[in-house]
Amino acid sequence: MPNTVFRIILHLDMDSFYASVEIREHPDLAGKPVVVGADPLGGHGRGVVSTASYEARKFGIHSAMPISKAYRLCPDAIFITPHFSLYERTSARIMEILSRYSDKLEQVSIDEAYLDLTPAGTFETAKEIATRIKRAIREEERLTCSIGIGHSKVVAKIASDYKKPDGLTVVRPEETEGFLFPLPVEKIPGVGKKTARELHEMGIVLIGDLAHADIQRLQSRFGRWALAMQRLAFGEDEREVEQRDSARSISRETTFTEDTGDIDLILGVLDDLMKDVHHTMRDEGYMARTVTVKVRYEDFQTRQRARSLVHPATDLRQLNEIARTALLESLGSKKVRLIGVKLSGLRTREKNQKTIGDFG
Ligand code: TTP
Ligand code: MG
Repeated sequence: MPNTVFRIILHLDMDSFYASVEIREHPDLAGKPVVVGADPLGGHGRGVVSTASYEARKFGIHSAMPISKAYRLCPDAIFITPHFSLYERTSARIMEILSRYSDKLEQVSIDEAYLDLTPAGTFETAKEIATRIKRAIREEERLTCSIGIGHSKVVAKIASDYKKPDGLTVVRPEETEGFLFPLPVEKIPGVGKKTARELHEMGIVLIGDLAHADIQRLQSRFGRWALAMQRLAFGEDEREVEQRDSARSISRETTFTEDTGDIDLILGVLDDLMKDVHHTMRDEGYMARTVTVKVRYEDFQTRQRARSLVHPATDLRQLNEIARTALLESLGSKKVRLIGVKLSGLRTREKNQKTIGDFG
């Protein structure tokens, strides 16, 4: 039944992303109104606001507003010109954190991504994964994000925006209509100012109004977009999470026939697993930047440790070295039931060589 695909989709969006990264780099800015964008030049600057911290938003400042207007609204705000490469590097590390939880990862902008958590099986488990992702981003990057979980992309996306900042909103399939219907139609991605105005003129204000509107009436106004829009109002959205190459990973794991504390045996199995994933990686023409080692202990507790190189590598010895370090850090007094390895942060070798050639 192709129309009843059951999915669990997570959408993550970083909170006031550029501003939060700047505050992390300059902790004395915490709690202050921070505006990242063009130089205001004492109120005469041209250009726009990229983003504003939540404190600055209280003054009415928002993305895409002329910087001169932002200056008028709050001349005492801290104005910062953007440091794009800093945001890009931070974004890449956040995507790497996400890639630890599912291979099906789609980055949609610098601070936003979808993750397909269908294999997690239940919304309860997906919620636990979301909590772990939030914790990892807080601990490793000192940043907050908002996450939404739903049975389709549109529900997950609307849910991530529902309780910003630092939100986590889970909408189970049976809760979808109850969640969506009271929200304004503008919350539907793709319903911009113009569409919203036209809907309002038709007396359609809430998503629930749109869901129950007469389809012919909608079609006469919006043509082909009408049906898609009405389906989105019900949370119906067939789009899949589209995995990109850089989000791919190669992994293998082994369960020991008996739980073991024998370090030589565990390291031997690790070496074999690494040889195996390395072989696949070479065959497919990739190099890898991140190695993740998973250990499940006798009590079924599972721990994952990821280590990244500065540049992607193809050399087995180099990748093995970081896998061994990660493994040794994970071993304690408990016996081990299973170990696994994963290579991620993959880059195609051809592309990489071309890049080096272009600049060399
Ligand atoms: P958003 O996720 O739209 O905004 P945000 O992360 O700053 O705030 P929120 O907590 O509401 O999610 O965009 C991500 C980054 O993209 C943002 O930090 C700066 C940049 N951006 C622009 O440069 N111009 C824009 O008009 C928008 C919307 C974003
Ligand atoms: Mg954001």
